[in-house]
Amino acid sequence: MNRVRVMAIALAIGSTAGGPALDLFPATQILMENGSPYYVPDTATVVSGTPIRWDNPTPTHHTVTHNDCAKEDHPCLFDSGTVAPGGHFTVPGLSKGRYPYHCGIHPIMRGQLVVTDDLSTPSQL
Ligand SMILES: [Cu+2]
Repeated sequence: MNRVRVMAIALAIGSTAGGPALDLFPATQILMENGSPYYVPDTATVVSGTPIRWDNPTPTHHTVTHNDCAKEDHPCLFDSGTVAPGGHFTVPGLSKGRYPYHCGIHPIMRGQLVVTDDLSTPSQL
């Protein structure tokens, strides 16, 4: 698992070399992968209001779709639509809570955002 993660990060750095995109704001970055755990990290803990950015360094199209988008009585808080290879998707920030999400093209791909008010204290969600 660790080796996969290091490779994914190296790949992401390589794909953005020469571009300032990662320096524009202090976003939490999540990488898409074609193998488990698919979203790296698959559970990301972020502070409320912090932008979250998913990068797709794979040769495959993916989406980042809040699970509630499929539920009639719940708000769909984020849905990237198709993210092309080399593309990315950014959510400007979310309020405190847990946000499970998945890939609309590959339902096996599942991740979760845990948004807290303060990273220094364990969340009581
Ligand atoms: Cu996918």
